[in-house]
Amino acid sequence: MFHPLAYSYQRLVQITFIALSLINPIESHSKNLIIDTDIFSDVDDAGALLLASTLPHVNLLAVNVNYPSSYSALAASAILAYYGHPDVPIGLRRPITNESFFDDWAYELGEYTSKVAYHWSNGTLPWGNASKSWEPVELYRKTLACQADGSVTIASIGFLENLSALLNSTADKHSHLSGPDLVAAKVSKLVVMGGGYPSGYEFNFFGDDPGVTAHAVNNWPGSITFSGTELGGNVSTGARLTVEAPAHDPVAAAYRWYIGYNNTRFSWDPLTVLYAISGLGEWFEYGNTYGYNYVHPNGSNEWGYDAKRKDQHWLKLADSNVTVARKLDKLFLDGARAV
Ligand SMILES: *[C@@H]1O[C@H](CO)[C@@H](O)[C@H](O)[C@H]1NC(C)=O
Ligand SMILES: *[C@@H]1O[C@H](CO)[C@@H](O)[C@H](O)[C@H]1NC(C)=O
Ligand SMILES: *[C@@H]1O[C@H](CO)[C@@H](O)[C@H](O)[C@H]1NC(C)=O
Ligand SMILES: *[C@@H]1O[C@H](CO)[C@@H](O)[C@H](O)[C@H]1NC(C)=O
Ligand SMILES: *[C@@H]1O[C@H](CO)[C@@H](O)[C@H](O)[C@H]1NC(C)=O
Ligand SMILES: *[C@@H]1O[C@H](CO)[C@@H](O)[C@H](O)[C@H]1NC(C)=O
Ligand SMILES: *[C@@H]1O[C@H](CO)[C@@H](O)[C@H](O)[C@H]1NC(C)=O
Ligand SMILES: *[C@@H]1O[C@H](CO)[C@@H](O)[C@H](O)[C@H]1NC(C)=O
Ligand SMILES: CC(=O)N[C@H]1CO[C@H](CO)[C@@H](O)[C@@H]1O
Repeated sequence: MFHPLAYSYQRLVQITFIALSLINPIESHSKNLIIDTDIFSDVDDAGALLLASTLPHVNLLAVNVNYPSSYSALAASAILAYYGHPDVPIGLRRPITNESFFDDWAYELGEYTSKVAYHWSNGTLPWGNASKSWEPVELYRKTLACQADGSVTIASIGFLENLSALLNSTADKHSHLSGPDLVAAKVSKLVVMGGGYPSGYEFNFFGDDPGVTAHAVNNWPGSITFSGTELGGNVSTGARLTVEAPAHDPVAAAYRWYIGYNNTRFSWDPLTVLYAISGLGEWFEYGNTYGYNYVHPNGSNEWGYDAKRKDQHWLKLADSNVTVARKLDKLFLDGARAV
């Protein structure tokens, strides 16, 4: 039977299907992202999680926490759940402690992870349940094994223990590949907040186990982009978030507990995650055309100007730090207001 109306309905379904299949590739252009964070002693990790949870075109696959405090994992879980990602799996470095942050350096900064964890508890890891977090290496292996080849970006915004342990891992039930082979197959880019460029001595590299940092960076089997201390350390943000965000926003509360009302913090981690998501363009450009980063056993780093190496870069701002700060503050607020 041919009925014109039925036909046009069928055409509509077909056209809609075609249109949707044209939209879907955009969906699949979403960035597959894993974040490895030391959310604990600085609040910019919370700002980075806000961006990863609220920017468009992000497929947040997993968050690994490389500082072993239970409050770190619980806070990460609470933040993700608040922004609508209650199911993102969270890994936590072992052995788990109940350490809480105390600023015995400047006696100025406040603790926030336990407070966010308790008051916003509503994610995969409810309050008191940090031991249910994944082991970081298993979470990496499980997550990477499920993804298409060359499709995953890892943003490292803290210590590199778990990444080093991933490189040391061997075949398991998730993949028959060794750690380096699994990384080479699945990871398109590692983005690392750490070091100084072209050379430096920075906390994420020396602050925990510099030998492990050297192992992870010097042996990584693939492309790396570095975000140095001089990049985010020149961009102060967060004040508008503390003043203008919705009252119940956990990251605004974290910034208020950490730096106080209407104050700013450096933007190392948010800028690094922003680059991991959106790449070069209006925000960033490369600071070099060739060479590679070398981390010494003491955690200091130095660029090796080898013209044959084209797979490593460090970042520079593509605009003035004032403009970048203004735009980043707007992204924080847009994200907080979208919930
Ligand atoms: C917990 O998270 C879920 C899913 O994101 C949300 O629907 C619910 O409103 C949240 N509950 C509380 C008390 O925040
Ligand atoms: C940390 O606190 C939880 C309760 O919140 C407790 O179950 C756990 O045993 C504590 N862990 C350590 C290492 O003290
Ligand atoms: C873990 O969370 C459950 C609720 O999901 C709670 O009943 C239990 O007491 C928590 N565990 C601890 C050690 O607090
Ligand atoms: C991985 O192995 C290297 C030696 O090959 C070692 O230096 C490093 O400490 C190991 N990483 C971890 C996290 O144990
Ligand atoms: C921009 O950089 C200058 C010079 O380092 C610094 O004094 C200023 O605070 C920075 N501005 C912002 C918004 O970060
Ligand atoms: C926040 O601080 C800025 C100066 O840094 C000031 O101009 C502004 O009025 C302050 N806002 C509030 C609400 O206190
Ligand atoms: C770390 O070691 C390198 C290589 O030996 C050396 O050049 C550098 O000065 C050391 N850095 C620090 C901060 O000790
Ligand atoms: C900080 O930003 C200012 C203004 O854009 C710039 O002049 C300065 O070189 C930057 N400092 C560093 C260390 O990048
Ligand atoms: C599961 C796992 O291997 N995690 C590792 C993460 O890194 C820490 C620090 O090196 C190791 O102790 C853990 O074993």
